[in-house]
Amino acid sequence: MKAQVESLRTAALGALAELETLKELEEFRVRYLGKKGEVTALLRGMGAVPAEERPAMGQLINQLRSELESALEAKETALSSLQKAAQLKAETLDVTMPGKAQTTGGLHPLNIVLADLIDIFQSMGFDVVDGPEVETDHYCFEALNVPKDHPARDMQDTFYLGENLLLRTQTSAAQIRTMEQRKPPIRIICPGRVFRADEVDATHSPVFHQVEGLVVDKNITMCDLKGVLEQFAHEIYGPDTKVRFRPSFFPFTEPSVEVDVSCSACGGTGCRVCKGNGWIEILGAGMVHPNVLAGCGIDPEVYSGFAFGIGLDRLTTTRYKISDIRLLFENDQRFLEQFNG
Ligand code: 2NL
Repeated sequence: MKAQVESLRTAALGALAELETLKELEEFRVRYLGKKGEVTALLRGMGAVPAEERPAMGQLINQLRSELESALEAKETALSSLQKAAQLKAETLDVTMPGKAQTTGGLHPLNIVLADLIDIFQSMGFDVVDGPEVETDHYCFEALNVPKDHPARDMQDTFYLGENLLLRTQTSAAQIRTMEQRKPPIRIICPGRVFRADEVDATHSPVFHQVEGLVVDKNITMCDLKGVLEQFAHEIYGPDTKVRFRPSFFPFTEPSVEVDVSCSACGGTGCRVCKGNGWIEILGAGMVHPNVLAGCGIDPEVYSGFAFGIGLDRLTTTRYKISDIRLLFENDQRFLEQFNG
């Protein structure tokens, strides 16, 4: 029995020395010192020891127990401090490292220009209205007096989603909805995304942005159109900018005009930006066609109006000298960052 105690001591102390983790240490405790452990098993085996040897044997086993207990405690202390040291090393914080810079977002250039446009037109009493991007043939073409065989209606130019559903090609659709819902006086602008089945290049994107405007009231004339659009051009391009109105054609306006401003790059003498002619086209406009008013339940004998359509993308690319419209849609942060502040 004595030899048994001795070999258990050697085995246990040997095993203890090998332990590397606190988990293993707990397994060790259970294995040797637990209720069903090997030291307890020795005590149970005392029955077989002759009565006169029992006290000495019992003392020996208890001595082994307390010896193992203190060895285990010492090992526990050693392992915990090792573990702590490893953890501290792994979690070292180098306070001299440079911090991560907090970057703040900014407005997209299109939205910077749009905010200016909204400011200008709101100060002249216009409301901003919104409408769906998926439209019906009626709101996009029919109500705008666009004939059935007009090229704009062609599958090649318009994204159709079905027989009657399409992606709007201009935001006038939202203006028609407003005319159906509100009585004159109406003074609105409709900014938004529009879609055309264009080939992509530096100046064309199948998705682009438009700001359309509409004024309907009694006695609205071409003079109101000229006054509002001249004011707009002067606010955007500066008070010395010259504005000219050229006759044009749209199915939804009569008469129709295109509006040019004197080139801000060369002051009108001719350069690369204005392709040498000194003028830059900025929008199309006209007096709302009587058919359009009548179709919305507004009597063209009583009311008249003017409307205009501004290409927001071109306004933005010319203002910031952006050479390619695609940059507006790629959302490359290196591009967008340049418009902050
Ligand atoms: C352009 C031409 C234009 C309109 C849009 C319009 C809207 C209604 C009634 C009549 Cl509800 N007209 N919009 C009128 C003339 C021109 O846009 O070249 N845009 C870039």
